[in-house]
Amino acid sequence: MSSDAVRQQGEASSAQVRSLFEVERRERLAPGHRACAGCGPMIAVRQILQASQEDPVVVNATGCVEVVTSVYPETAWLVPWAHVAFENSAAVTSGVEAAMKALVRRGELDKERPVVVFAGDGGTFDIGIQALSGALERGHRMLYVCYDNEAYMNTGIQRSGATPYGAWTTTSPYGKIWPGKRERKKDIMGIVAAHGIPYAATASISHWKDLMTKVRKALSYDGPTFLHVYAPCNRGWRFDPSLTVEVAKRAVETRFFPLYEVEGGRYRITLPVTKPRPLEDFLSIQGRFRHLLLPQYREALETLKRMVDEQWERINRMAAATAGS
Ligand SMILES: Cc1ncc(C[n+]2csc(CCOP(=O)(O)OP(=O)(O)O)c2C)c(N)n1
Repeated sequence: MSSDAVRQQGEASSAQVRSLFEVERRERLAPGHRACAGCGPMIAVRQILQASQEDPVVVNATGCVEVVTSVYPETAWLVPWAHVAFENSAAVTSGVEAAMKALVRRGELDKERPVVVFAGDGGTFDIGIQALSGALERGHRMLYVCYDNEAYMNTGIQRSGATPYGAWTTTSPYGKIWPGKRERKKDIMGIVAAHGIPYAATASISHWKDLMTKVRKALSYDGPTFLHVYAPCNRGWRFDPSLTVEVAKRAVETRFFPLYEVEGGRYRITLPVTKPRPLEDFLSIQGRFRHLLLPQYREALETLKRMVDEQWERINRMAAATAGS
């Protein structure tokens, strides 16, 4: 799919968010929901909803965000919202989008509204990936947001395909034999980008201008787009609730979570980290990684550092290879 062919409105520059004055003041998520204090995913949801210039229709997979916002008979959503199962969020979204198209055709709706999916890493990397792949392949217009707190948090901190190597979870404990999780994090961006969709990007709640700009860009495309948003969970990662944004910031500053986008097949790093902080600065403020700083886990720490370097180099290589293409 050619990016120029599907872009509906505006150029990248008009998507750029420079100050808070430019973003939508109206809250689309009411206060009083039941998320933990300092919940990263809820910060992500609020920022994304405010970045949208129109009221979106929200489709929400099972997970923390769904559970804390919709305790019957109350709801925190000030926009149309549908709760769907893990495995079918992208399929339901396809139906919503197709239904809106039909209503516009019949003259029963003036124009299509943006459709935004919120799903956790478990709902995206693992259980919902099949429906996601189908929707991306069919080209439905939607912004799929994966808020990544790097485990199945709602059911009690079990590892997911997004949990990083070496991290403690209840199903990847560390001990004499294991250093925490033994497998690497799945490259969801690579998988999604391989579908040839117009726009995919990573973002972090700590870099809100970058995140909001990416939301606007994504919503400007008449096709499927994807945002992979880093959203720390203080309960699961074991840090003080006041540190959520700091933890997310350190993930970016250590190159643990690089900020980049894939637009029309071109990779671009949106926050070049020329002088990375030591990875230890990110690991040491969370309980889930603290064991890696003990002498007996030195090898695992080196492995994790190597993975972080490899990932950074790979994205840089992709950016160099696709520049000007
Ligand atoms: C098919 C299916 N398997 C398992 C569950 C149980 N379940 C409910 S929420 C959840 C964890 C969700 O993890 P994630 O998508 O990462 O979101 P988070 O809880 O971290 O917000 C699980 C396993 C389910 N509802 N449906």
